[in-house]
Amino acid sequence: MKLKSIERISNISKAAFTRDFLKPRIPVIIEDFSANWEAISKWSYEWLKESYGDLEVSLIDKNFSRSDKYFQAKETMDFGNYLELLEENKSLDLRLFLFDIFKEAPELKNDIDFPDICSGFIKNYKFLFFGGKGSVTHLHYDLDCSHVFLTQFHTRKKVILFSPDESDKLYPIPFTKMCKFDPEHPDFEKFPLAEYLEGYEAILGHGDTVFMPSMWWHYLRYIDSGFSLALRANDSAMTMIKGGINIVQHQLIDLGLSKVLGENWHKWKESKARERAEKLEKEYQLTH
Ligand SMILES: O=C(O)CCC(=O)C(=O)O
Ligand SMILES: [Fe+2]
Repeated sequence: MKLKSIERISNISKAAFTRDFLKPRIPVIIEDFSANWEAISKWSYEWLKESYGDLEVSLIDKNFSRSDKYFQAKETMDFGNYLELLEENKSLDLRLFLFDIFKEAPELKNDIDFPDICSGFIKNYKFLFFGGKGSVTHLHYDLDCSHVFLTQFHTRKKVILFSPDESDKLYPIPFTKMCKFDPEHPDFEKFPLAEYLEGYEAILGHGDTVFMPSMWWHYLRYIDSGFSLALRANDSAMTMIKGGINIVQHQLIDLGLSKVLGENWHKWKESKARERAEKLEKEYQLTH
């Protein structure tokens, strides 16, 4: 497995961004994406606690993708109490995932903005992601297929990315956009094709924004407790349609059958993934 450092840029024109990164689908860290945002200095833990500490939030842990806890929250808590736990910056496997704070607090939209390089995009969901030190967002790609601009606040986060062309080597689980391969602790005996993976890695710091192109696999580890904002945008009607189909498939098929069939559904998906992989492993031995 080879991981290249994600390039860092700033002060890029829309034309250059489109030519060098958006069109060829190459990830990049845009250091000044958030340069004009009030959020960057204003959204401290202290300020968020004072302003929105009473909101109730649903938290998840690493069992989120386990078959018996599939997509279920671990617990609910006041946002303010959760922020206090994060402030301690001790190991903590509790994440606040896809948090749409803007529903409760639309005024927060005034503190952020898509810069000019995104003009002409169809801009949509904005989500916050919080996590305790050491927590991990496992390798997945986003159902809705939008491009993601993920901006990091205050602390550090490790990011590892793989292009959709690498999907076969990641042993994707059918009917999901997830896989079990862990790029920070690679088990090449279990996932031999992963030896041939080529991806990207970086550490994001305060104010860094990583551009994750549509359908790119992403893995994130919270080096410190912290949070990020994901701005999502789409530049093609086709990928939007694909995203819509994925969301319906996830709701109806994957979540639906998980409820009805439970453990058997998850076993079936894993056996399908293994079957596919064995075929590919044979092919690979022929060509490498
Ligand atoms: O930062 C995270 O924990 C997850 C981010 C993510 O998966 C996304 O923005 O799509
Ligand atoms: Fe994601």
